[in-house]
Amino acid sequence: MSSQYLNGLYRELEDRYPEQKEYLQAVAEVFHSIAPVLEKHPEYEKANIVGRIAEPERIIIFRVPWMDDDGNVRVNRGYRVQFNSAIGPYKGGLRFRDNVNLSVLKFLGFEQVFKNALTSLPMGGGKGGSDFDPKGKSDREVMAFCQSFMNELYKYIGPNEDVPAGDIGVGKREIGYLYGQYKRLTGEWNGSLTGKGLTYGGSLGRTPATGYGLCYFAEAYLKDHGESFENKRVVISGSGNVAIYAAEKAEELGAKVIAMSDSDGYIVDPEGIDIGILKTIKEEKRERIRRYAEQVPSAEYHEGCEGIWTVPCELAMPCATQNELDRKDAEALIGNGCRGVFEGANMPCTPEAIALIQKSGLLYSPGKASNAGGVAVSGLEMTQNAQHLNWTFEEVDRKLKEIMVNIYRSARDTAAEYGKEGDLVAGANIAGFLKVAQAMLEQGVC
Ligand code: NDP
Ligand code: 2IT
Repeated sequence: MSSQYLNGLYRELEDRYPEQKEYLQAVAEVFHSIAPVLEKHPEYEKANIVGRIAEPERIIIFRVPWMDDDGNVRVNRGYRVQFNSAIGPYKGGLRFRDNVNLSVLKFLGFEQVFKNALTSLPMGGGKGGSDFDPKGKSDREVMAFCQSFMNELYKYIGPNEDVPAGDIGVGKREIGYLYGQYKRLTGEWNGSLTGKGLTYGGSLGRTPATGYGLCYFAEAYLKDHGESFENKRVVISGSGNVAIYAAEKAEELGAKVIAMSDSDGYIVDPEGIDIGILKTIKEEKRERIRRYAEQVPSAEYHEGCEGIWTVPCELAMPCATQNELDRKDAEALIGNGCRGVFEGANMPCTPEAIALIQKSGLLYSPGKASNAGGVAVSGLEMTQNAQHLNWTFEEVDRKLKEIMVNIYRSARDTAAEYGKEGDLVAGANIAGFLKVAQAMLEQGVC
């Protein structure tokens, strides 16, 4: 009965949103995982929890006009998908990238609902952004865009309502411009955005949180299987916020990060990538990753980022974007003796890649569990803002580690409880779903 219910719901979504491929992909994975939960809890089907959980509570779409440095008036599309507020205010990042559309933001918002539930903090799920790409734009252009974006968004956010943060293309600079405009429009200083600068309410430890959290999660998972980061070769895609701090922590834990990428190409440094040099190139100078190979004699640059998964390694961490690791990439990793794939990005592995990785007996962690450290520390930033207090880096980092280890254990134990031992996809989806579903049930039809 429950799988009939789920199949029927999925077909309805396919008919209604045929072009929203990423959204349907994310929904299909969760529906597949939760079938045994619905067998056990017929009350969820009776209250049509799944039909409701798959639809965003609200979507806001708006025009974002701004002027470029040549005096041309440009227009982009802005979005905020307020997906689910059953367990707390909407919470999730903003993505600025040319390929942003409703399908991408709905998949991200949907996953965020379950991810945020896994952190154990009271945060609902949301996501937003624009098809504007800050890459190659001047600081003034980025500021003009962010101010115009906030001129509309400020009406819909607030510390108890919806709290955006960063994602691809939105880092400390963008959050600063967005926050400045929010404050000017509302006249309020509050925690309506996270990922803020340390001088105006940001939390120590938020910048590295996703990358560090990913490694804390992987460390716990490896330990359970008698392994560690020690002396492992690690390949990490991307060289943005998540990738850089995943690399930093992996090296601190004794691994050698030998390859990283951006959307132009990838570098291989068999000596281990020097994170200090990489940070200067990518964070300070906003240059391309090929510069690393120009500066470091042991490194090579390869044009095109797809080949990165052919670099032999023991551990792989996709930290760039959705569907960046497909079946042939998984085959290459497995063929080269890779032992674990830990997702830092959201939905970076295609369903075919995940099936093969799991079937081949590699360790595999889904992004909604292993990249939850960023939003978890955003949650801690919200708490500090509400208390008008600042915690030390050590305190935040300790809490982050505790949360990541707990997410790992919860995914592992929930999978076992539902007869899916070792399947962290099932475990994470079920654990996240149970919390949100129960909250929705108790709140009635709303
Ligand atoms: P950044 O913008 O800081 O970095 C993104 C990196 O990925 C860059 O190196 C970028 O290359 C590369 N990249 C982006 N899009 C593509 C693409 N279409 N093809 C190839 N490479 C691409 O973003 P983040 O590090 O913040 O985010 C990375 C991933 O992690 C995303 O999936 C995001 O949703 C997820 N995530 C982020 C969190 C956070 O706290 N920031 C929290 C949890 C998940 P280039 O420099 O060429 O643009
Ligand atoms: O995908 C994510 O979890 C994020 N981009 C972080 C969201 C947040 O609110 O910190």
